[in-house]
Amino acid sequence: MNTTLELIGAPTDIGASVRGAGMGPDALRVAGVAEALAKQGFMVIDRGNLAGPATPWAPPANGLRHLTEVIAWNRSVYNAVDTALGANHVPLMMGGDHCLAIGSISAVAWHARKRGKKLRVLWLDAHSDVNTETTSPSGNLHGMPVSCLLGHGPAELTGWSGEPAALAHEAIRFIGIRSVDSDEKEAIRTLGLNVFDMRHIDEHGMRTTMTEALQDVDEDTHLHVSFDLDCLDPNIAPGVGTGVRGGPTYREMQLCMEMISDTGRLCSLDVVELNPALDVRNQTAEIAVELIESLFGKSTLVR
Ligand code: EXY
Ligand code: MN
Ligand code: MN
Ligand code: MN
Repeated sequence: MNTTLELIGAPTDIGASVRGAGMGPDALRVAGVAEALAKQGFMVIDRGNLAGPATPWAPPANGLRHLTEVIAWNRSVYNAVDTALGANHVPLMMGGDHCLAIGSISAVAWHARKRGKKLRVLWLDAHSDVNTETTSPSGNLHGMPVSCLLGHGPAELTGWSGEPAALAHEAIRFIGIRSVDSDEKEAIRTLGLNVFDMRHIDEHGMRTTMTEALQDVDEDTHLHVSFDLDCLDPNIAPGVGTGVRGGPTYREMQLCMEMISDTGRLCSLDVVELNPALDVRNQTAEIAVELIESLFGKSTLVR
C-alpha cells in the first residue's frame, strides 16, 4: 500500500497557560520528522503551518480562556484534517497544545462514521483532559478536549462531527495518566471511561496494558492516537509545559508505539504539547520523532 502522510502544523498555545507550544511544529521539523518518515518509505507532504489568531493572554471568561481563538484554531485544524482524510491520506497534526484535538478528532469521527468504521482513540497523556468550564481549575481548554469530544463542553466546541458527541465513552483509552483533578476522577467514574493509569502500567507492564487497550481493534477500526508529549517522563522529555514526574520510560513508550503499529490500523495522529522554550537542545522533539517512527512501523525486533 502506498500510504501518504500529511504533516499539518498548528502553531499555537491558545489552550494553555504556559507559553511556547506554538513553536512545536517547527521543532519537530528541525528534528527531522518528514525525512524520518520518508526514509521509512512513506510519501510525506508537509502542508506547512496553519494560520490563526495570536494568543491574547487573557483571563478566563465564564470558566474558559481564549474561547473565541480556540474555536478559530480548531476550525482550521478540522478543515485540514478533513481535507487530508478526504484524500485518503494519514494526517499528522503537529501542535500546538492539546485543545487542538477537538478539531482533529471531530474530523476523524466524521470520516470514520461516513466510512462505517468504528473509531478507537488512544489518549497518551499524563492528564485526563476531561475538565469542563465548571470543573477546570485553570480555565485552560487544553485540559478539556476529552469532555468536548464526549459532548460535554461549551456548545461552540461540541457537535462538530455531525453528532452531539464525536466520541462514545467506550471509544477512548487513556494511557499513562497520573495527574487527574478530583472532579475529573468523578467524571471518569460517571462517564465510564477506560483508564490505564501509571499504576496499571507499573503493575501489569506496558505489554499487557497495550494488549488490553488495543483489544477489539480489527480491520474495521479507524485507530487514532492523540499523543501528548507530557505522557513521557519529564526526565527524558523536559520540553513540555505541564510535565508530571513518574511517566513511562523511553523503552516503555517505544513498545507502546510498536504495539500500536503492529495493529496496522493507525489512520491519524496528533502530536501535541511540545514546548521548545522549555526543551534542552531539542531533545524532546527528537524523542518524539523516534517514537513517531516506531508508530509508523520502525521495529526494534532483531529477528
Ligand atoms: N488538569 C489541569 C487543568 O485542567 O488545568 C491541567 C491540565 C493540563 C493539560 C495538559 C495538556 O495535557
Ligand atoms: Mn493533554
Ligand atoms: Mn498532558
Ligand atoms: Mn488489567
